Amino acid sequence: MRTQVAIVGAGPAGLTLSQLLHRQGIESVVLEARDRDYLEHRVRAGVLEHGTVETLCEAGVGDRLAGQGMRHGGTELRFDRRRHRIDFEELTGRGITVYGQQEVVKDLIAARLADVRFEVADVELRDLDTDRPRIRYRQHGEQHELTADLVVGADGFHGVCRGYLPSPTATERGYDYAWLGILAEAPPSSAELIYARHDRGFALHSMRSPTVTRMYLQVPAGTDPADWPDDRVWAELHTRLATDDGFALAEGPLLDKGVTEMRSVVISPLQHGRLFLAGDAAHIVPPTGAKGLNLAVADVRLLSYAIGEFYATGGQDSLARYTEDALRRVWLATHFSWWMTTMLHVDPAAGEFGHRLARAQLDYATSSTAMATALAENYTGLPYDRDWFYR
Ligand code: RFL
Ligand code: PHB
Repeated sequence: MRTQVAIVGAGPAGLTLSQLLHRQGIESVVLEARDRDYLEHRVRAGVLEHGTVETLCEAGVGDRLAGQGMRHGGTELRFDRRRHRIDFEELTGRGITVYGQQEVVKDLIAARLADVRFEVADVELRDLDTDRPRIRYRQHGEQHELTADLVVGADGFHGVCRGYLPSPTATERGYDYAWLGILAEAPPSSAELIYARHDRGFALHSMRSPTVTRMYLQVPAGTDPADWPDDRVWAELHTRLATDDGFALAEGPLLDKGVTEMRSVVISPLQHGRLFLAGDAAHIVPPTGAKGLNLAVADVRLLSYAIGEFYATGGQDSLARYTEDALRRVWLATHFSWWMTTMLHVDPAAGEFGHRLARAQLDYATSSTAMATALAENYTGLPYDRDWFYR
């Protein structure tokens, strides 16, 4: 079997790339370990930057997103039992859209169905330093080989493609805390997201629809969700989200509960011969800045232009610049995610000094228009314009 671009992983990165290439008349095949149903029901991200929405709409997969996505013009920072709104629209002229990652994936799978191979196993990359790289894999017990011009590793943080870089560096930091995430059948208790810092730890109120609320609680790293029966989850959410003006949190049956560990990792370089890494395969951030999925889309935007140039002119300049161009944005998002994370979480190891610094950041972000604008600009998404990044 032969294609132009072989993509490993049908997450947001791999599927969006396949769709962006398709719109340029470039063929791709996407190899995915899981089945379609699993991908369409995996509960993960929810916040789409302004530019992510534009990219998906321009790629022709924005119909349901435009109809069902919830547009938010701001967000709330909550601490000391008080609410402080950061007005994204006023500060940057842009907003964000709340639309579940699994809905994005559903829309993309519907568009790319003919080119996705589900339930593949034992993916092995070959001849990456030639102009005819190959992928060997098994599907439903049968061995296959796919030859391509280019291979993109979009197989997430636990994927295999990264292992084919001969000598990558991984720059990382871990956190001693994690997020317990829940999905509740309850109407959201706020029109916008609430990021709350409380002495007992961070809490986040988000949503998926007018009838489904998504919330997170800071818990120690290594927490077993079984230690958090529903009553304990609700009691803690009520405590951490309480305000002096009587915030009321609507409850409902829990539909999902899980723990996400927090880590920041950036791999470099992102290219080896004809292999390119994108999305979580190349970098992960803690979820507090809502940047993971958005970075995955930004990576494949860059790749789709570079691959378009490669087929239009044979030129490889943009492909050769991919690591540098992508990592510029990745490091800015890594900084923003670290900043939001340390400002909003309680880190016992950071002691009183760390606590005071975090509080000072919150005071500054809610008092200074300059700092609030920086938060809003990062949260709604930095420009894609290459000139902006190299000013
Ligand atoms: P994915 O989504 O992990 O997709 C990779 C795909 O590759 C497949 N795969 C393989 N296929 C073939 N062969 C192999 N050997 C393979 N190994 C793996 C996997 O099955 C999978 O389908 O990576 P991608 O596409 O790079 O997308 C990244 C995003 O999924 C991720 O960054 C976000 O979910 C992170 N994230 C958030 N990002 C945001 O932008 N906004 C948010 O609000 C946000 N909230 C979150 C999050 C992630 C969370 N969790 C659970 C990690 C909230 C949470 C709780
Ligand atoms: C979500 O809705 O799942 C969500 C929102 C904001 C974040 C992380 C996750 O920072």
